[in-house]
Amino acid sequence: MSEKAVLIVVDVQNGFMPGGGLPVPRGDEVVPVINALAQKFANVVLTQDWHPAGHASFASSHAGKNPYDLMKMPYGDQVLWPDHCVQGTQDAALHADLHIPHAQLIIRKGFHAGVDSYSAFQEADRSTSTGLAAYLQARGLKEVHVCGLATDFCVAWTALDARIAGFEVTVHEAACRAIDLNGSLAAAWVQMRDAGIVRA
Ligand code: VGL
Ligand code: ZN
Repeated sequence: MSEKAVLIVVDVQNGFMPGGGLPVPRGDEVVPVINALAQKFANVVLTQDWHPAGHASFASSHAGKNPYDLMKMPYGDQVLWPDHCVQGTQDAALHADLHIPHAQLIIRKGFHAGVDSYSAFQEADRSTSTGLAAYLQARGLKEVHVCGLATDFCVAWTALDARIAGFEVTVHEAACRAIDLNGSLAAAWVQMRDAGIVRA
């Protein structure tokens, strides 16, 4: 890959593996695929979903709500999730077999108690930046490649926001797995295609 390319490895954490807090079906299958893919990149950024206990995206934080219910938040509709990736827990740790020692930055997201952040670039209020676009720009990186979990949530939102920030974007499908709630996977691919994102 070009020196101007960066691979963003999204949320390859225990919490999204079978047996984790928010299991993504066959999420563990991406680990060896991503280890091999990352070898082709001089530049790699990892992300970690990193919620305080009692986070607003957890169904358990709202009386009478169940996981996968939809709730109106001040910033828009929010899917409510089972508790997952609480800061400092094993659920939030990166998968033990993820082996990318040359990764240069870990972006943690979703740490504001009242706002979710699927995207590695912008929180769900669509105005709070994580700082990632400025970091990539400062390093002269122009081409963003995305892989990880989950295709239809954190991968898709990260890819779409990378386009909005002006990067060329490719999503590596074989290195992703989806949650697929009510057609969310097909919808995400349509949105990504319409945004000019390459599906590799
Ligand atoms: C994710 C739902 C909630 C993801 C994170 O990594 O796709 N999905 N938090
Ligand atoms: Zn989360």
